[in-house]
Amino acid sequence: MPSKYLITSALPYINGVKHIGNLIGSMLPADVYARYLRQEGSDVLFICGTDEHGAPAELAAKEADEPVDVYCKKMFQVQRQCYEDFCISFDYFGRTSSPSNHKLTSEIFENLYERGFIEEKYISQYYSPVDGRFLPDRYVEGTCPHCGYEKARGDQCDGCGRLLDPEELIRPYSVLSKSYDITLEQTQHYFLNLPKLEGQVTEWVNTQDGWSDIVRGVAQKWIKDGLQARCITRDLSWGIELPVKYQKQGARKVFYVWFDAPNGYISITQDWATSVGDPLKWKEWWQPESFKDVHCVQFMAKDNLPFHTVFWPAMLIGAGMSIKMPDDIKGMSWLTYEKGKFSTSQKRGVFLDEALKFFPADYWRYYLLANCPESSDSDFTFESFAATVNKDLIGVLGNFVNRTFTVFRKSFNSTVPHLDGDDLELQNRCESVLREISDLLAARKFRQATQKLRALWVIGNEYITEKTPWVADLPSSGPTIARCLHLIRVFATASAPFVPQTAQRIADLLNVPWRGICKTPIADCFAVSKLVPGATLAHDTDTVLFKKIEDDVVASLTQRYSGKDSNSSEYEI
Ligand code: B3M
Ligand code: ZN
Repeated sequence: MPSKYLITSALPYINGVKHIGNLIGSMLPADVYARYLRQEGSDVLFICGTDEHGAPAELAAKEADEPVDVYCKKMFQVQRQCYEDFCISFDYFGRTSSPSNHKLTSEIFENLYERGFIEEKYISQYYSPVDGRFLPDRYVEGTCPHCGYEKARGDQCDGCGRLLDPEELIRPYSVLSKSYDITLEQTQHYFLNLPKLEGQVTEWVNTQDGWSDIVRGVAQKWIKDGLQARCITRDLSWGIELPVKYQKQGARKVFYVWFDAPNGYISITQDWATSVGDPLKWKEWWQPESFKDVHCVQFMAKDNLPFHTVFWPAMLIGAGMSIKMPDDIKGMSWLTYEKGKFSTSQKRGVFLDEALKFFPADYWRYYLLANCPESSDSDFTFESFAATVNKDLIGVLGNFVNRTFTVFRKSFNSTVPHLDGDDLELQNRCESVLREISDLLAARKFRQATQKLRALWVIGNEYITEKTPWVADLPSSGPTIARCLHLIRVFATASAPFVPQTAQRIADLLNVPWRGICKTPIADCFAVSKLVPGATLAHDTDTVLFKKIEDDVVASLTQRYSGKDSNSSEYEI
């Protein structure tokens, strides 16, 4: 059993505020897993950060009419705040543009070069005299030769989905200046010689016993299709520059964004180590004494799987720097919005900087986890969101807590009554579900774990309904209320990884220190959660944990985020 868990979530591109689909696509499941492991007593390091190079950064900065570095610094802070507001408990949220990643990426490149895994080739690329630069794939658009879509990109057509080479485009033009005066010219680039690494990569892929069939399938398909040498440099002004001795005459070369971004997991860990005052501490996680001491699990959306199962491992294997390889990958499917795609430009879907203006983080966290797109896509609608919040959070957990506290305050003046022995039937029911929740979280099955969490809450409601402490004579209702308070603490402990703000509120209501919740293993928590008889709890704090979502709000928000003319929404922030 490893003693340390290194958890990473795919590094979100710097451009724009992310949406709830991005949240459930990697960060939120990773957060639940990290919280669970910390609660079990494991030593956890949870790493993420912004992916700041490549076309997304440059084009977004241009649109914002800001220098790229200024834009990236601003958006890094905006994104970091969003994840903090959603209680994503990163140990460090860093940047791929940090000096540590420049250094590490150059070292990895030089090791690959010295060990013979880098090739130099000439490729034809469009040059734009108007822009005074070469145009990488995503800087060229034109008409697709297959379907006639007029805004097909140099690497892919959004009209028919086909992968393209820029020279296939009809009437190509520069995305930057819209100039059609562009010509194909030869430019020299470096390639990662994946074919030469195929044997070692295949051997490594075949030893990944923990991978799911989906993850393994992606890797094996890429290998079966035959690994091709991959261009790892670009003629861009923004990115990690190649070491001088590898620069070629003419355009300034930077590394292809996917050649630097995954190294960010390590370089951000280096930045974390520096931030805690021990610059070499990163080695405990990426170059441990024994690789088995650390278990590294990576969370990401499924389209990131190829780079994480073949491309980056090939880089690490080829560089030969004794860096620990990740042990497991959780690849998520998609969250769709009203059966379609999220779209920043069309304001279609809910983005993180607005979501919390309407509902607290736990409403979103619970709904997204209950509908986690693990083995298949899930769809978001405000109607289903409201139904789940009203039925589960309000109707089950909130209802039980409120009913308990109403009797507790009215009949027992907020003083914890004495128990009359143990209710073993109740204990067995709860402990059986608690073990299931713990096992499902250990197995990273979030949707099922959330369903079991709800089932645990139902036990409380069924218990209080059966015992009716509000009508029975006082002697029998005392032990009932004592047990309900005990259950509420158990529920807070089990809920902590999923809805941490709610768990914290319950801890405050019970006057239990947060460590007494978030550091108590879920499977064993029943036996250690009894409240002390005679203890007096706060009498005036609000015990209504959640607010019902009304139909008019559902209608208004559905309209607001439909991506159509959304000005008519009267539900103002
Ligand atoms: N930024 C793709 C994405 O945001 C990319 C992930 C990098 S993880 C090293 O979906
Ligand atoms: Zn097309």
